[in-house]
Amino acid sequence: MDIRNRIKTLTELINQANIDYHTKDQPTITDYQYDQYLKELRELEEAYPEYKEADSPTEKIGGLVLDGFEKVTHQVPMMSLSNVFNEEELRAFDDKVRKATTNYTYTSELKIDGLAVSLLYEKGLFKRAATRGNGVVGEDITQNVKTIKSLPLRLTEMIDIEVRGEIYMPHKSFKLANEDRMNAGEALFQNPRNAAAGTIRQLDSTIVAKRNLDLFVYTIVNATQYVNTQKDALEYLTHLGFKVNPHYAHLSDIDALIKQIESYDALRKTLSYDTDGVVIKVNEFNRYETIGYTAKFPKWATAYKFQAEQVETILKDITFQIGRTGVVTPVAELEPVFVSGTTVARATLHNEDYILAKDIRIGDAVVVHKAGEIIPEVLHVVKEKRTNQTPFMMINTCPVCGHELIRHEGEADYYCSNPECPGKNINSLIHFASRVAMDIDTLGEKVVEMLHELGYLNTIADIYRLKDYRDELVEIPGFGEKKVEKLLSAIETSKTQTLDRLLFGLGIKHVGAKVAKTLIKHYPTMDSLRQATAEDLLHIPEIGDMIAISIETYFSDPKKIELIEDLKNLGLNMTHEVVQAVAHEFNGKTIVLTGKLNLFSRDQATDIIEKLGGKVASSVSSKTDFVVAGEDAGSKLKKANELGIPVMDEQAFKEKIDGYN
Ligand code: 1X8
Repeated sequence: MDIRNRIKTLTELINQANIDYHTKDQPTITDYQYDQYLKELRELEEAYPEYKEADSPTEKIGGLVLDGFEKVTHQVPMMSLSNVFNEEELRAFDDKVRKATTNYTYTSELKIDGLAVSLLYEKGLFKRAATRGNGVVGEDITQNVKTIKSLPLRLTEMIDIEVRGEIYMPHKSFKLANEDRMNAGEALFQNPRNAAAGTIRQLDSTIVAKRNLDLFVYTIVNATQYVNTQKDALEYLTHLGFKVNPHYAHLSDIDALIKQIESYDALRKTLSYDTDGVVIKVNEFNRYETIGYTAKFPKWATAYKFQAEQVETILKDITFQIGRTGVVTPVAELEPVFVSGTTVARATLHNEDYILAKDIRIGDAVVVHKAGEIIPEVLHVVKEKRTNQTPFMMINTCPVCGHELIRHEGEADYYCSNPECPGKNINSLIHFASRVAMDIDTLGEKVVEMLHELGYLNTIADIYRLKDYRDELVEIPGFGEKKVEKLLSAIETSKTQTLDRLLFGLGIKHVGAKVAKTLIKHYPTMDSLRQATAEDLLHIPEIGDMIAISIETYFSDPKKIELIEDLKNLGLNMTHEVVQAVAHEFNGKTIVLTGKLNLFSRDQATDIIEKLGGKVASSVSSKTDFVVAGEDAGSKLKKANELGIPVMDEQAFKEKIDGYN
């Protein structure tokens, strides 16, 4: 009996703590205490499942994996709302209400940008949650909704009741969810509403529990059984233990309502979740039947939709970005402006038809906004300010590889016809940044993919232009100030990378790391190599026909020359710093590295030796001058000893190069 009581006590303690923390935002116990209670309860429930309470908070952890969602028929359909977009339309809405009835007031509530849910309670206990679906038939999402921390599993009254509200993903959870997805290499959620909708359709409730969805409740089904006005309904819902959005108001008339809406527009920008408008309801339920309904909406309520912020700026240029599928998208390069909380410097122009329909021209004053508060878009041109008489012309060759662009019948997009187009193929970018080439750590495969997908990286040169988009990069889910700072600084540092690494990084066919090193000894500047003919190159003993022709071909491609020029102008090192052979004993010597090195990587040791004028060979012969033998050196060490070649251990090697590396 003691155990049963303890389980009951713990259940109540934890449920209360959940309400205090998640619903009232006023924690009453420490996280540690909470975890201790929860742990104790889980252990007791496991040992004595027969004593588990119907409203046990351990249900919130998830755990059930479903095959699919059952259909649920709503006893009272879930209606949607009509929309109004400005004061005039709102006054027209009020006019109709006033024609139908008198002596009414309004409530205003924030419109939460999430997904609607209907919650069923029996005798005060949570029984079932369902999505809106088509309004009549929805889906049973009980297991997933149970994981929402602010959802009361037991109400303060033992009543049967159905209530409705909005499930949403707070900004913080949204950021974390996208960080997870980025790390897992999954496509990112576009916005918090999509994220909430995607999450609630998860079959594994453990994943849902981790996503930290939340819930505001705003409607009682068959409300007149409990209260007579919407204001009282919200207060009653609060009393029952639901999380009710606190920003509601009771307003005497339309003028007061309009003032209230203006204040919401400022408020919403400070909130930690997305809202897309204000829901306006006649407060008095006894007017509802007289005012009536259309087939889809109640006529006693409407949604005032917030205007997305619109800002004028200058379209400096139209550039083209190529996606992984080869689609070439025109992009507006804008004079940076502040819109809906961030600085915007570029916006998609979608395709040729979009630009021509709006007659968008370079140099135009344009009005931009953020679609869904997220994606920058050019809305229209301010024609009165136009100076440019030349309409936009779509390009007909690929901006990356120069191949022809193709537009298929009935489609709006242009595709690059080159299957090998480096714009589609981001491997060249990944290779360039990789450890063996330019060694830009923090610009790994995942980050390259992401920046390419978002249109920031098409060519290698774009890597060095990322710094112009600093403010935008910071906004990308999973990036943030610190990461962007590190990334940009690593990119800056890489500008001084050695010429052979740059050459190798360019991905010239047959020019590997070793060939690149050979080349720069004979052609110590990019320009001199560029001028070299295949015939010239063949004078280098290590260079054969295939390599020589490949290099000549590379440098005859105007696109490649443009890239090299870009890189030069962006400040990359194009010269091989010939280290004055500092009379080091490795100068001119052939050295073999063998065994396991602990103080240096093979690459590091090789770099140092080469810097000092030495050469690293892979096998020991009579031409070998020194052998550096690390741990567990085998046959090469043996051979060196047989040939009488001087051998040094790693420590001795280190001492010889001290001060030079
Ligand atoms: C939708 C929403 C309503 C409320 C808040 N957010 C929403 N997304 C509210 O009434 N506070 S009402 C509603 C609907 O009836 N379709």
